Amino acid sequence: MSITKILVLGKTGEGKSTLCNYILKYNEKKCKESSAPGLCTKTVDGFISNHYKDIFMIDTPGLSDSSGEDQIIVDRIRKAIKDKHSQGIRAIILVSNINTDRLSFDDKRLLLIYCKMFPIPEFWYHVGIVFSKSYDYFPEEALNGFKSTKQKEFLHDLIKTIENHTNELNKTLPPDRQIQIPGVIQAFFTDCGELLPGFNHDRTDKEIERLINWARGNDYLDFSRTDFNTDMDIN
Ligand SMILES: Nc1nc2c(ncn2[C@@H]2O[C@H](COP(=O)(O)OP(=O)(O)OP(=O)(O)O)[C@@H](O)[C@H]2O)c(=O)[nH]1
Ligand SMILES: [Mg+2]
Repeated sequence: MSITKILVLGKTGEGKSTLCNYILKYNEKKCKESSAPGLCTKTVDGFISNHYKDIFMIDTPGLSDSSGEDQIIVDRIRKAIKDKHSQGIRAIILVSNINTDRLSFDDKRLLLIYCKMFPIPEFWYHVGIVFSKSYDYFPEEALNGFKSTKQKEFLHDLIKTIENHTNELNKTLPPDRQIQIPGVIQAFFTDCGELLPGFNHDRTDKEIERLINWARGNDYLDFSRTDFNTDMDIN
């Protein structure tokens, strides 16, 4: 059985560790979660799922405008990938809270960082978005409304933003290393929080199955290549 590694990235507090724990399905939580302000996860940690035996989740510290630690975190994530996960990553998940309306200035800043962090031509074809906190108690119609707004506005803006960033980067890259941007980015809507009385995680479980099947179907990204191995300044 080939292992599918999923790298989870995003802003602090959006639900990266909670998503990892949900997929890992151990009795005790492997990844620390917290609702307290400030960065919770400090290190890059990977675990094989106790349920999906071929799925390996890589949780990362969140980026944050206000922490002043983004460069350290970016270096830490890149080092962990180079040292431990240069082979085996099939999917990258960006976690974003569904309850924030638009792509913020900080989201755009983060997308630029990811573009610089991963100057790999096919990188963005391996990226999906998890809209966390798509609460179980949202009625179906409300969730459908969210989904359509996210597709029409958020994901549209996100692709445009990556396009703008990569157009700049591509000017500095030779033809065979030009970054490619997909027309569509996969989106998944999950509530991985504690179950409230009277609700179930059926909707989330279907989305997680879809996410995992999508990840399994991807090729491996090769992070041992030289274009990933140069130092990177986020500014
Ligand atoms: N109900 C619900 N709560 C969530 C969900 N995702 C995250 N949370 C809550 O949001 C808070 C932050 O979640 P974390 O998983 O620690 O966030 P993180 O992205 O790992 O944060 P950092 O480690 O600081 O980068 C915790 O209190 C979680 O319980 C979700 O899908 N549903
Ligand atoms: Mg975390």
